[in-house]
Amino acid sequence: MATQVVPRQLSIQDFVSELHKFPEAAFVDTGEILSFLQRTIVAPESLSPYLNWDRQHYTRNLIDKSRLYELIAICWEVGQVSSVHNHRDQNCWMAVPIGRLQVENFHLASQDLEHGVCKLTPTNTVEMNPTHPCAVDPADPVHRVVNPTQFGERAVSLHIYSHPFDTCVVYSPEQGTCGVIKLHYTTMFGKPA
Ligand code: CSS
Ligand code: FE2
Repeated sequence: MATQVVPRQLSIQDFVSELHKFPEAAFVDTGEILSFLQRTIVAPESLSPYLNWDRQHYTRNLIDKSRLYELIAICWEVGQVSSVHNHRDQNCWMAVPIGRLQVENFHLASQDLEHGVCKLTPTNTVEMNPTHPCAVDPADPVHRVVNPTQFGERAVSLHIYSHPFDTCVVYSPEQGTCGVIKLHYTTMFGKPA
């Protein structure tokens, strides 16, 4: 019989305190942090200092950063999407305390970053919501996050990246092109970056 763990709700401050307790080894594979996210829901009202909305682009709001990881809240207006991207050999976990989102995964058949060309095929789509966090598969890490128009509501995701990074490779599956971009924060610790 499948056992169901009922998640507990923590403020974002307590969530950060819990994250700090994990040893370096917990960030190497995805299982331990994913199981923490499955047991834990961040109280939406505690996120208010980190929520910023922009009709043009999703916003990236830094909550916490250590030697091991960074924690970012991303605010998605209805219909907003990320680029198709990778995480440069770093781990990524996502939880969605507000609304719901889709992760569309891709398989990278080939990549030549020097010449900016690649071959990608879509694999599967997974829904994330307050009781369904996810970890990016380190073996097949290319994905995009979508807040589909038909979901009809804003969403907020929490991203744990290990280690912290400020670049990623973005892909155009249609054109078979790729390139490195730099990532920026909209706010840091609740203040404009
Ligand atoms: N990786 C993207 C968000 S989708 S996982 C970013 O950090 O901007
Ligand atoms: Fe991502």
